[in-house]
Amino acid sequence: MISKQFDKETFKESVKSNVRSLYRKTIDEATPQQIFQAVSYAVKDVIIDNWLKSQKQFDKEDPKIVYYLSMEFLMGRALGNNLLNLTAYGEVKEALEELGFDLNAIEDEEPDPALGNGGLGRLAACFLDSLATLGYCAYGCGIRYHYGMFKQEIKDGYQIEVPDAWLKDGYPFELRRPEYAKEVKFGGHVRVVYDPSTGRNEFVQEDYQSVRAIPYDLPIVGYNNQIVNTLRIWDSEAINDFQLDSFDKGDYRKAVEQENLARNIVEVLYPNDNHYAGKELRLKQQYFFISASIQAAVEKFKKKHGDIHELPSKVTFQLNDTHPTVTVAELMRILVDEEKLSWEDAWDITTRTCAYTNHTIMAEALEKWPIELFSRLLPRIYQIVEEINRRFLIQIQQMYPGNQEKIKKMAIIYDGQVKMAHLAIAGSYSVNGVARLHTEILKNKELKDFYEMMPQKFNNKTNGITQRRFLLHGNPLLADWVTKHIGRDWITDLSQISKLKIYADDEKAQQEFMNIKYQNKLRLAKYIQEHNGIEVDPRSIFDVQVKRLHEYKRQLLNILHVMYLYNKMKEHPELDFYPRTFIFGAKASAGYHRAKLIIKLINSVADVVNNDASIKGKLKVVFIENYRVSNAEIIFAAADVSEQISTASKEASGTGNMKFMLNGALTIGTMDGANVEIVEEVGADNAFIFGLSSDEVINFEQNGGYDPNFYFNTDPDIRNVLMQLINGTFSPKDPERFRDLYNSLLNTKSSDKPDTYFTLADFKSYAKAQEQVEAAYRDQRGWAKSAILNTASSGKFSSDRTIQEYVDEIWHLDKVVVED
Ligand code: CR1
Repeated sequence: MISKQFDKETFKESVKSNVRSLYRKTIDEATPQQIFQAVSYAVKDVIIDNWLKSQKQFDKEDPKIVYYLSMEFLMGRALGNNLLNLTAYGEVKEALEELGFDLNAIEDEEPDPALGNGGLGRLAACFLDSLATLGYCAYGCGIRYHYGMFKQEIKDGYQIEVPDAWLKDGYPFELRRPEYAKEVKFGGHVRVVYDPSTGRNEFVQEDYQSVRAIPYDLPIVGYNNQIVNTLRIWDSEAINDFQLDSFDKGDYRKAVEQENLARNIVEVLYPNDNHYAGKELRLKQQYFFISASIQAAVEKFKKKHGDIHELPSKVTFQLNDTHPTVTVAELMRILVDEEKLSWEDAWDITTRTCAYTNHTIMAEALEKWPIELFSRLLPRIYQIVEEINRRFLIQIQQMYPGNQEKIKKMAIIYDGQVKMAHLAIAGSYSVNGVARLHTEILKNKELKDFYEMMPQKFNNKTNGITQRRFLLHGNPLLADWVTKHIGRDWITDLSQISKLKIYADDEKAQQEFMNIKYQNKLRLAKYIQEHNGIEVDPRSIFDVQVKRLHEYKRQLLNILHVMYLYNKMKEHPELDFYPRTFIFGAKASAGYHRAKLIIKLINSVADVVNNDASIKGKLKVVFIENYRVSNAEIIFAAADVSEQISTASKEASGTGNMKFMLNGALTIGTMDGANVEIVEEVGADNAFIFGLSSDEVINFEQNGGYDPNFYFNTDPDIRNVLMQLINGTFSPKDPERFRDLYNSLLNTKSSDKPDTYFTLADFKSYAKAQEQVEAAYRDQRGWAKSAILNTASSGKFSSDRTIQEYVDEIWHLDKVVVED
């Protein structure tokens, strides 16, 4: 298909000439990294043609645009994905072979642009892929962090964070666009000037510091449709050269400060997942990229449209969690201060242009900025938030006269803090959760007051993932098999994959499916051997938990269960255990000590278990270093069992769960997040569900009554495992090492709350579900059937479906077709 635009010989020439002009080398002399660069520039050349064409078509049709505003875009490598979406992968692979190169090896030279932490950032990346593929005009707006997510090394079982200088060799797919630079102002104070000619007060920010925001554009290639959208990430530069006015000239101190500000602002991504740290620099990052993005969007709108009142019909700003919420106030600032609209007009436009997605109910993730910090850093924005709050409180009082509780719970500014979620809800026309259960919890509990006051804003959009990266690219063997059976349509319409259901009982299909899984397990085993030096048995059950490390995700429950299994094996060597390999991958936030201790525990258990000859290799534990998008693709493809074991109600959706399902893994999980919908699609017979329900958890939270000591005192297996945390079984040199984990589960100190993740309450039902996993796996045909049904039932979880729902119910975008 691509062959229209793509000619093998021209491509080869282009690679050679890139090597020559970039490095003054021939392709025989170039390093693998240089070959990667040269190939990528050749691919970018092809992309640029489509990028220009798309831009032209957008200009012509003037479709409504969504700006997806996000602090994080976890893109993963671009080269392979771009080639696939250009449908040129096969041809380029051949062309490179003819030049003597292996495309896979070249792909491995690409740094993994890790401008995100976990699910939230990866979701943004999947959404961009789907938007381009479905033919909608969309911009991702974010930050060009010089250091993205840290590289994780494991030393002596501990996580070490190593900075990841992803830009050090230059990133071939980005395009610097200095002509679109914007100035962003911080600090100073606001002078109010009455303008008699208009009768209005003007608000002038003075004595501020500013930086220049420079956009870098990355192409987002749609699948086989010639559409190329843009991910625009902002870098910052000092503005000193032209900014200092006569008053400031010679103010050396200020010049240096501005230079530092510019340098610091985009330096590094905060490595927190589901956790708010309240750092001043983080608020600077937020306002920095939002101010630049909103200025640029309004400017672009005005180029085509005379009347700013039309903004809501042409633009939506989608806020990816509360991180970009200053959008509401920044848009108000532009409309009131610069466009000179009345407050009422501006508010009407703003609240028809902004929409907010909530991604978590974890209390520690809620963004609340101290007034002192917020108003010092963003004085004009703070004034606007105050006015939004004042008017919002009046509205609350009109609805609930005399109800002070409502004010206390719903105010945007309260108790010395600016509450970003409240601002986001007040300023948006849509508020959505990311899975059905999550949205219900928002409506009935977390955001109940807001839901009662404005029910029309609330809606659900269950997350999804792109099958193009997580099946077509990550699992080529299975992708080919699927295509052989049902044709290629699943690539852009995953609902088609249900056509595989008729093969679930077919013995030949089952064998082929399991054989592909086996090949993928071999590939992962090789990766593990090369990266961890551990030999794993590809015939064992690959039981995988990969995701950020967080107590609510309960990696601890998983490893405690491994300890329990190990104890059982040692006690009953006569019992017949099916060989199992427990695979973990997880980064812990750098300051999250307990999470890091859990990593150490996993590695300590691995050391003991993997080296105990008496269990005859039937149990292996592997911690994969530096889990990230690129190795995730290999891991999902190889998994038999998908661990989705969060405390019910805590995981808003999860998206890894969907990637496993797509690749034919069976879920062991709690009824949490999107697991609920996964089980609904595939049927409870093809998953292993255990544990407290979200209602039971919420009930414990509200009414108390959870007593971990009960389990400790009455269940010898549990007691034994817990005692092993403090008796040196897995840490002979320092038996006290895991005391904190022991305490966290039992809260022996009376002042502590009992374990808020209810680990021991779920332990036994988890162990039982794991027994069912083992029994089910022994029936190879039965397992194959379930595995096929998982893949075949994953249609709903395409981000194409999610995006179409956002378009139909929130964004109302126009579809664009780019002709040849
Ligand atoms: C949630 O924890 C969800 C992703 C994407 C995360 C996860 O369950 O799948 O968002 N939330 O919606 C998050 O990072 C800051 O919140």
